[in-house]
Amino acid sequence: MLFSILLAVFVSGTFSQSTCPSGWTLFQSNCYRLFDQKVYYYDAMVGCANSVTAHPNLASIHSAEENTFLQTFVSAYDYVWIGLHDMTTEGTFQWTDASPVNFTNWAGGQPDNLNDSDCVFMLRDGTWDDGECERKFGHTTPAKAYVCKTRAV
Ligand SMILES: *[C@@H]1O[C@H](CO)[C@@H](O)[C@H](O)[C@H]1NC(C)=O
Ligand SMILES: *[C@@H]1O[C@H](CO)[C@@H](O)[C@H](O)[C@H]1NC(C)=O
Ligand SMILES: [Ca+2]
Ligand SMILES: [Ca+2]
Repeated sequence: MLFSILLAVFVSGTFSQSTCPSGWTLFQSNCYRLFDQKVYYYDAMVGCANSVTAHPNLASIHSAEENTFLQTFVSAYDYVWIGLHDMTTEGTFQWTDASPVNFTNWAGGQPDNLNDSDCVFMLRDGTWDDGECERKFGHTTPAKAYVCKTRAV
């Protein structure tokens, strides 16, 4: 029994293919971290890239399971930036990590491009909305917490 436990610890420690940087949370084969400082979208992108040497991106989402995981993971906040945007071409959304857009979970009536919104955030219920990427004169600040993602190694 003791030997089995020791062996299991040895094997998982030696051959694990699912290691995350300290402070990051593993889900399937990726690592996630929530940053609670509220910032504009560009600063969220930079914040992810500068967080660890792997240069993570804002989180991309490719399945309902991953979306549900993230909804719970970021549930301390009403609005959290994710990696989707249509800054390059209006109406054509892309992930900052260049992965394919093969899953979406828009809130009802979204994306609406209100006031030329190009940056996407997750709501508390796990649905997505496009919002202004940075503050425009006379508007309320769109600064939000953000969630980053990097592959486990
Ligand atoms: C979407 O693309 C990602 C990244 O290439 C891939 O891992 C995932 O399996 C794809 N999901 C679907 C539903 O096609
Ligand atoms: C949209 O623009 C209008 C007019 O400038 C402004 O009053 C309103 O607050 C903006 N909406 C949001 C969600 O920022
Ligand atoms: Ca837009
Ligand atoms: Ca919107």
